[in-house]
Amino acid sequence: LKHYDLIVIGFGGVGSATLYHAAKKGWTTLGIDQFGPAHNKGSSHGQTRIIRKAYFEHPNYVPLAEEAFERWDELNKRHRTRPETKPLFEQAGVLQIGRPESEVINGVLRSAKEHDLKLEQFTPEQIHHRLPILNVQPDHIGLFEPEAGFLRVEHCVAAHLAQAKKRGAELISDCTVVDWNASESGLEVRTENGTFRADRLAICAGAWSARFLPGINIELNVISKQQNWYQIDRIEQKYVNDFPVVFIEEDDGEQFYCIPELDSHGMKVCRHTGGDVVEDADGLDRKVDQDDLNRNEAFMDLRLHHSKHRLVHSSTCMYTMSADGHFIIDRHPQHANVAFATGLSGHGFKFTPVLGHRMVEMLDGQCDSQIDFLSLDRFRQV
Ligand code: PYC
Repeated sequence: LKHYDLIVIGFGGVGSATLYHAAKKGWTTLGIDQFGPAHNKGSSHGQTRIIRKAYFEHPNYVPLAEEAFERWDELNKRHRTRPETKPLFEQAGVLQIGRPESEVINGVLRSAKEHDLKLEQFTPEQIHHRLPILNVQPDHIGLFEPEAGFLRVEHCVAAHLAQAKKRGAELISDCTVVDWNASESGLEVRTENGTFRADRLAICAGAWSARFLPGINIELNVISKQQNWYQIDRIEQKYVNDFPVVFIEEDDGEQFYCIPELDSHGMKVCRHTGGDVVEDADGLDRKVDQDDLNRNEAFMDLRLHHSKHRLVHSSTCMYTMSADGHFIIDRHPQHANVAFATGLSGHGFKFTPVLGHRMVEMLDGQCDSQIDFLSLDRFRQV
């Protein structure tokens, strides 16, 4: 029976990147996924994901975000060998709006100051002049990050997998992992289609992570999130092609984001806050959540001036929330040859090439103080 250097459970965002970095290093790798490449059942689907550097969630993410931009660019160069292939990244710019003391604006300013990032600051009038459709509250400000934008999420996952396969990675789709165990002779991963063996294991199972981390006491709460696309009648063609990503924090703390229309699919408008608890990711209810949709559309009525919008498509995905909203990436406390990344908490996709790279480094015995703030240690009681 073949013995791999590494088995990866789950090949969505982090798993696909882990496979790529391991295969690039020359390791023999096997990826196992209960669905398949770039599927729409987990947390890495829905056409687009935001990528930005002036990170309101914490300044410690900024160096990782800078590295992520470089890693996506490197992947894009390998992936986009023909001009007709769509780029993985679109530099649309990201405009964040809210009261100066809001979580988003305060956090963006803090990260920009600590890391000397260039931002443009706009008044509501200046925003209105540039984007007449946006109705900005008089006491809000806008911070524009011109180098930021969005990623084509499924293309990113597929590109990591294609580049991993090119370097020998094997992928098994539609295969449910039952459990794994570590023994003297290595690791065994038991699936419904047989048992596989390896020296190392990477658990990248997204909303299903807890199932593969028994005995580790981490709090993870999966919530469902609705992604929506709208045709908007007042967006003139010139704005369709020149619309940034917009992220708004309302005074009640609710956060919404709009991602420009791509491939005639409509503008993506979603509520980042809220979401229903998912008890069992296998049983996720994928029907449109009317309450969430109503809040989303009330936001659009308020913030997208005098425009009519028509819902053209919705898709449900999941956020796996850690207790503090920050990712968890670490080695297994009892098994140094097992690593995991989980709790991406709804803002992790942009970092997946960095997380994949660090998973492989950890499994190769290396340490990196840049990601210490994301380790399990922060939950340990002193
Ligand atoms: O990470 O920028 C982000 C994001 C916004 C909404 C979902 N993720």
